[in-house]
Amino acid sequence: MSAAQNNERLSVEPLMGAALSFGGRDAAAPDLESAQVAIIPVPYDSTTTYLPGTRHGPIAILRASQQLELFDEETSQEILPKGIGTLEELEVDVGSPRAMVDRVRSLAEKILDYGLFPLMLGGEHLLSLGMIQATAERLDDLSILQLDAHADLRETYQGTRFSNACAMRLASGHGNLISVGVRSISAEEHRWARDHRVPIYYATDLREQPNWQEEVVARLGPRVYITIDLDVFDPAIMPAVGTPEPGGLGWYEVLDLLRLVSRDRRVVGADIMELCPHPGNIAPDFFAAKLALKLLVYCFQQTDGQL
Ligand SMILES: [Mn+2]
Repeated sequence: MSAAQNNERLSVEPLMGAALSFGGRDAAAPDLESAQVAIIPVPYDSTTTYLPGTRHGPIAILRASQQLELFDEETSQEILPKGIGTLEELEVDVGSPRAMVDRVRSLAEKILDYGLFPLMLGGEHLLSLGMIQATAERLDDLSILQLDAHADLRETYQGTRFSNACAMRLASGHGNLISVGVRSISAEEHRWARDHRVPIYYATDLREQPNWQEEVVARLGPRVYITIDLDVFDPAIMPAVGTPEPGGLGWYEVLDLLRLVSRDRRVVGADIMELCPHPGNIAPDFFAAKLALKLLVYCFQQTDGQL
């Protein structure tokens, strides 16, 4: 298939109307024009280095999201039904991880050109690169806020640059990267981050810093893309990830960060990645779905009071 034909298949309209829409029927936008948010489910895990299965993440999040209340008690906001457009799962390109990143970028460009807020659900973390590329092409001076247990700053991994382990190294070429919650990093990555002045807020340091969220937000420029690898959370509360790391952040401290970023900066896109569902334990699916909902509530409460 030629590149042109490939792109043809990525027109956004036919992708609207997923069998499972985020938040259920009451939250779904009737069409793309009336939507404010595009949920992009991408069921892909190819370069995951340990436990595969994040390809099942997006559908598990959508399923769980159908059970969520569409009223947010924290902000006293009703989530209006018009807001959320859920796209069908993005078709996987089995050619190469790089081709899949290009496919995500191409779709994200269309979403942004429609004036929609893109929220990708993954799927492996490498895909965030496509979203960040599309966003950076349209907006100067983009800040990238990475929440992750792993630095993902390797130059190459297992013979390729297009790997989860290198995703944020590649992304850093498109904006100012700030990493939060890291507790797994190689000596080479550590050196590279220092030499290139990439601020990393290690999980172990955050324990002793009561208002770390304010410091992180102060480092961000006016426009922020947020990429969340779910392994940033303590695996005690989020065990369903491919490469869990002990320690990590808590639910409320991450919400504090997201609330503050959305209040003081313009969040221009986001992703929630690496859910690797555990059959028989649905709590992580609900965790990820609720995180997506809270992120949307925070991002949109400033504009008109409702989604
Ligand atoms: Mn990670």
